Amino acid sequence: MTAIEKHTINVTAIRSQFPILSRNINGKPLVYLDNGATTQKPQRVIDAITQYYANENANIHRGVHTLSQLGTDAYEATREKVRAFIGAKSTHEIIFTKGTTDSINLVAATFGRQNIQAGESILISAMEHHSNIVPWQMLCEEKGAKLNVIPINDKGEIIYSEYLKLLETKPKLLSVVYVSNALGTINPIKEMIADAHSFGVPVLVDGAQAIQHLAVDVQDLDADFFVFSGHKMYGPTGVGILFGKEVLLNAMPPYQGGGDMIKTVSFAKTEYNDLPFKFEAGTPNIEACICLGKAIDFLNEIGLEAIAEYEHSLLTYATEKLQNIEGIQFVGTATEKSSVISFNLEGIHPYDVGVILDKMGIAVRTGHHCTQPLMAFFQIPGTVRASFACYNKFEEVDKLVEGLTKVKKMFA
Ligand code: C6P
Repeated sequence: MTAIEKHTINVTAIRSQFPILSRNINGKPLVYLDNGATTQKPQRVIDAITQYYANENANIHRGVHTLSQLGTDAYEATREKVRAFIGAKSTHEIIFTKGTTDSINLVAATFGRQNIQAGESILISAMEHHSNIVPWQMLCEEKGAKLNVIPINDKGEIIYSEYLKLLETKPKLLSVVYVSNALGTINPIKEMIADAHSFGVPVLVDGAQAIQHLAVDVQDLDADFFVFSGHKMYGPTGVGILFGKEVLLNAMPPYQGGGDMIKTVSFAKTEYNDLPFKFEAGTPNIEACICLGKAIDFLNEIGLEAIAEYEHSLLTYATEKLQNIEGIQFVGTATEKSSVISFNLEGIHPYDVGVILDKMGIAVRTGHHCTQPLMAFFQIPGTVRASFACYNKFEEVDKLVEGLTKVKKMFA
């Protein structure tokens, strides 16, 4: 049975939920292969935004009037949906943030400032996104601490023996990506967490590229912190999640001060609110938080196992087809990979490839993918990246291959 015949999900039915997928770009049907940057949104998410402003708009946690209570209920119902989606113990452990970047900065500014002192270290990996590098660098600068980096091999996999050696130096935190946005590598996160814990090291998992592709259970993983963005999982921009174990969140000071994160305020003293509100100062992005719940409904209806299986067959198919293009150089060839293919065409700048593909209606990302140290490791300025979602078709892979063949001819 071929990869095309084997898949179990109804891609036509899924695609019909995404209005943008039937539009043309530069006179050609859109082939959207930039899902690592952001996914498209199903109609139910788009409708929920309009519905919220047309019928339910009010501030939450503040009013006794009906609209405010409706909004509060919907907001808190989404928190429960997120809790169930990632298998957290309690809604106290689910903090709404602006996104992955905001979540990591929150942990750095609170847990980090509280627990990391001069001369101590934080451990990350060589394949991190800038948002899992820079906040830790800023903290290290402030504290006089050190940032250590787990090296990777030429396939783009963590060198596990080196990781274990670095754990022996007893870092105060391991902050590591689950799925690399630039390479697609799936790190052995459960094993990494277990090993970190055996050295008493807490772990933050950057799940920005995992949450939409793999079933996540934070209790099974035993993650201390797990962060992700709504917009990469078919939800709106401007909302993300910080999961943290309750015991850790309780011990952390608040991030920002303001409304909602307090119990009482006097000029002499402020008493902070309980979890999760302690970390949610000010009016949040209410409609985005509520609409994230609709995106979770969408994912639950298809099922993460079915999505993972289908996307894996897309990845296998695309890898087989692309490797027939002469002069293609794959960047990131890990044994365990998510549905991301990064590559370069010999002698052609990735930017040129991206611009020409766009003329054919094909959207890919080009450049360093906010992973400059990783690009430096591979000694390249960047790559062309095709990243797939559950609505992509095998025919779209064929169009990418045709497009790249044309690019090659133009540069021949
Ligand atoms: N990666 C990409 O095209 P925000 O911007 O906060 O939603 O997500 C940041 C982030 C953090 N970690 C990983 C692994 C990510 O992939 C991203 C976002 C996008 O690859 C935009 S650079």
